[in-house]
Amino acid sequence: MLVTKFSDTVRLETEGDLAVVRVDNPPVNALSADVRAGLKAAFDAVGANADITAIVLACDGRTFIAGADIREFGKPMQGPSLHDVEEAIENVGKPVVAAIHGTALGGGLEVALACHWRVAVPSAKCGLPEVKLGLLPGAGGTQRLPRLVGAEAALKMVTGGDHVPAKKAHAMGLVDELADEGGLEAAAIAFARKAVAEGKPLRRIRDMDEKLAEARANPGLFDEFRKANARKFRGFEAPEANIKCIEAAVNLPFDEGMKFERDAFMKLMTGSQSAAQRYVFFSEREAAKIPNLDGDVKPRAIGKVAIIGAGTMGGGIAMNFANVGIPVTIIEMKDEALQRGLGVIRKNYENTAAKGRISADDVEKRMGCLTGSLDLASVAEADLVIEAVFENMDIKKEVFTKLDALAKPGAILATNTSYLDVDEIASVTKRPGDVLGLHFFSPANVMRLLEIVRAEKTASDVLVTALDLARKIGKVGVVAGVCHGFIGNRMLAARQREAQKLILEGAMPWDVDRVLYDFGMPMGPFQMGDLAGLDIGWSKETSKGETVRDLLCEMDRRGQKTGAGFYDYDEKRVGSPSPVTEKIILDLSAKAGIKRRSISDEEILERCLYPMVNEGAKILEEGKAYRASDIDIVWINGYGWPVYRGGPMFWGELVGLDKVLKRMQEFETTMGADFKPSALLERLVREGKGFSAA
Ligand code: TC6
Repeated sequence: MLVTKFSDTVRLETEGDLAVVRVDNPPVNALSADVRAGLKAAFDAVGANADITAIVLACDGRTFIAGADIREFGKPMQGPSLHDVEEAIENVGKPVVAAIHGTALGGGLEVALACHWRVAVPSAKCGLPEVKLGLLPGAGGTQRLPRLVGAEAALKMVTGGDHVPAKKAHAMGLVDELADEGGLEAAAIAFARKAVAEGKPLRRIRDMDEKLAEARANPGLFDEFRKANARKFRGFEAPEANIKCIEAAVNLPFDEGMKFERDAFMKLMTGSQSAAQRYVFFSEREAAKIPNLDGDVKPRAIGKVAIIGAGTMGGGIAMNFANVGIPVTIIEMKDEALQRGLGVIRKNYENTAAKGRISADDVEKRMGCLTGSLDLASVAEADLVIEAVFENMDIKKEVFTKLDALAKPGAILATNTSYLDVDEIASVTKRPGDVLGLHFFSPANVMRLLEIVRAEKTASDVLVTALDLARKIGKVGVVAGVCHGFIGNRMLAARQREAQKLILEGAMPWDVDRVLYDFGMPMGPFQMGDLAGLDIGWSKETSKGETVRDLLCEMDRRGQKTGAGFYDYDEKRVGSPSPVTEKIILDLSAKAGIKRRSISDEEILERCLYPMVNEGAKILEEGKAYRASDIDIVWINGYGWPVYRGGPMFWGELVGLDKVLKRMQEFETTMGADFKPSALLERLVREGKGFSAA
């Protein structure tokens, strides 16, 4: 075998009349400038070599090409473009077969689509996930894919960005042949040789028209697709741009379609949404890294979990572990509560099965991971104990005192508190190094965020275990320091405070909710309150009747569950502005001597969001978050902050920290200390820097 290197990451292996072009660019064989240059040179060379009759494109390492190198985005392009590479492949004049293992994503799949055929192992996945980065497949993906699989399937792939398993890709026509695991390259070589032997005409996808003709016969397809997905696409620019490109593929000749795609791609690439979404991609990965750990800290093994409390939180938390096959013991004090909790979990699983997302077998398998117990001593076997009891310091301390006596040495003891001081909880044990906060977000089986609260004495390996476990159960773990409400709820409190003030000063709850919904949040603060229940943390005995919430709860308007809260709800739980709430608010304003005024949408937005940015800056300066991007990841995954706005800290920078500071100062002058700017914000503005320099 003759090996020729065409760049640091691409080599050519020739044996007789066969050439294998091989990419080796760990970790994911991304299409860096060096890979593109190597590929172009290698294909030019094999094209010019009359001895070569067939070519296989393969990758070393764990995956086929997983996409363009995202780190190069936004920088000036070096070397040949992906279009140049694809042209070299498509027009090489001899059969090219892509051998796909791992993932063929984005630019990687686009390169595979420029090959004449594709062979994959069953474990491989194909996808065009650009939409998740606020982009579209800008190297011919939107033009070639519909020619191969039809417009409808292409629309789903480019706007969903999901990974399609090889078997499904094969059924769709995206993959031409499935190979045995382990026998990929032999199969791809055999495929290429057969094409030569049979004199098969080279299959250039750009020349195919049959599937497009089907789409042209159904012109309503695109608008139906838009309508069916309007909710999912709300606020995002990329899905619509992707749809338009598929439309262009159907209606324009290939080269014109390519130009249309190129222009649409550049527009997205230079816009703020894609910048935000790319930032989120890297920030999520960054959040898993703990700075300044001493050496290589290994996680502890977690084979069994115990959860104390079978309520909404405890049950939701348990599901996360059962979903990945980790046995869980759920401990309650009373059998009735335990059975109710287990019943709710079963019902949740059955609902998921009814939607076809899991099988009936899966329901039983997952339920089989759960054991109920009425005895706290059952924690003895667990490697991780998560306490999810009532949010009260005395109760939590009592539980942790008992856990300290009952849990085995080395077990991790976690509290699911959302506000309380984890140092104080840890202090009642003789093993504070094993204690930390694991703050799940409701519904705990759905929300991706896990706030991992590092107490003063939490051991490094405990922290590393928590981050590792978060990944295993499909969550994004973010480390927070001990402070009231940690990262997420502490910032939420700043927003809630302003929302409450705004309705007394002149806005109505539905005004505030509308502004935040239009900003891209899934709902506003008052809708959120109604959904969660206004009586969380409220009691009749202690109610002072001084706030709108007190008065609503006293009237038994406790949110959606009672049919009324800030809003009135119909039987389908659709809310409408309530005259009762309006009267309560107007009366309270009058009682407080507030002269109500008209408040602009702009002021609502600034009043709700700038104090959050400011609170985030305080969290950073106090060292309660490692990085500004961690704060953004909390808000995106725990509270539904629109990913295309990159999180509150990213957004604050986009608005301009100087502008945020100026408005905070103006508000402080007219409205007082709630708006006092953080020292960090002042310093960064003075120095003309962003939060990454904090
Ligand atoms: C595109 O192709 C557009 C084309 C149009 C052209 C005109 N670039 O996720 P992991 C890094 S858009 C650079 O932990 P996994 C990642 O940051 C692109 N770096 O691994 C991490 O680095 P760290 C379309 C990348 O096994 C390391 O690799 N493609 C890229 O859980 C390991 O990553 C995508 O959107 C990249 N493209 O998952 C695919 N990808 O170790 C994005 C990864 O320094 N990637 N890195 O932190 C993925 O979805 C996943 O990484 C995966 C592997 C499924 C490939």
